[in-house]
Amino acid sequence: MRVLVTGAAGTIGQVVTVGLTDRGHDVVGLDLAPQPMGEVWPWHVADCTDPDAVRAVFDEEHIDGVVHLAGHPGEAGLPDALASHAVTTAALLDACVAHDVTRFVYASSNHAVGRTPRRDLLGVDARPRPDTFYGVGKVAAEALLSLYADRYGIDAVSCRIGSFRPEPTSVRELSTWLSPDDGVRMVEAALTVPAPGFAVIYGISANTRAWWDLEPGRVLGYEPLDDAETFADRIAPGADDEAEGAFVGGPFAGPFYYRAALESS
Ligand code: 15L
Repeated sequence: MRVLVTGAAGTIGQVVTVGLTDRGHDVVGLDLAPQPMGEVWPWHVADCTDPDAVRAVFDEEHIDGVVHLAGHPGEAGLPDALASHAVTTAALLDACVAHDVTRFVYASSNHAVGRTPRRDLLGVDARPRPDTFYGVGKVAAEALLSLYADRYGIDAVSCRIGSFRPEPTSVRELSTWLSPDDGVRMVEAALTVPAPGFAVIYGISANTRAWWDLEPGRVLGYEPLDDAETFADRIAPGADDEAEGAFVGGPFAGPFYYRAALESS
C-alpha cells in the first residue's frame, strides 16, 4: 500500500514511517520539517492547513491511504487548536475525495474524552468530553471523519492514542502507554482492515492496568503485544498520581491547563 504519512518527522511519525516500510508498504512523508537524515522515501515539506499545498501533494503522488499524524501535540488557544487538528484533517479529507483515496487513519487522542471521570473501562461510545482545546480539536477532527465517511464513503479510523513513549514514565502511563511497536501494529491494522467505515479505537498497549477498552481495536485487527506492567517496578510513585488518576486525560484535565479560549499566546 502507498501511504501518505503527515507529521512524518514527528515522534510518532518517525516510528510509523519506518515501521510501515519494514512491513512492506511504500511511504510518502509530509511535514513542515525536512526529512530526517537517513530516510529515503519521497518527502514533501508542506503545511496541512493549506488546502492548495495538500492538493499539490496528492496531484503529484499516487496515494492509497493517509495516516494523519500532523498536529501540535499539546495545548494551545482555540483557533490554533482547531487549525492544527480540524483544518488539517478537512484539507486532507477534501484532497482524498478529489483523488478517490478512501482510507484515512487519524491520530486522535484520549483527550477527546479526557474530562470523563475515571471509573470503569471506558468504551468508544462514551460521549465526547474533551479536557482542553487540544481535545476540542480532536473531537472536531473526529466529527469530520464521521461526516466524510457518511457523505463520501471514506473508511476513516480514529485512533485515540494514549501515551506514546519508548517506555511508560509515570503511574498513569502504566495504564495509558502505547509502545512504539504496538503503535505501528495499530496503524497497519487501521490501514488494512476491510471496510471499517467510521470507527474509533483506543491506541494503547495491552496494559494490565488499561483504562480504555481494547476490544474495538481488536475487532479491526489491532492486537497489541506489549504491556506497561513490564516496567512497573521501575516507576516510582509520584505526588501527582492521585490527581492524574481522577480523569481520563490525567494532567490535561487539571487546572494547570485552564486558559481562555481566545487569549493571545
Ligand atoms: C496526548 O494526546 C498528547 O499529545 C501527549 O502530549 C500526551 O500528553 C498524551 O496525550 C497523554 O495523555 O499521555
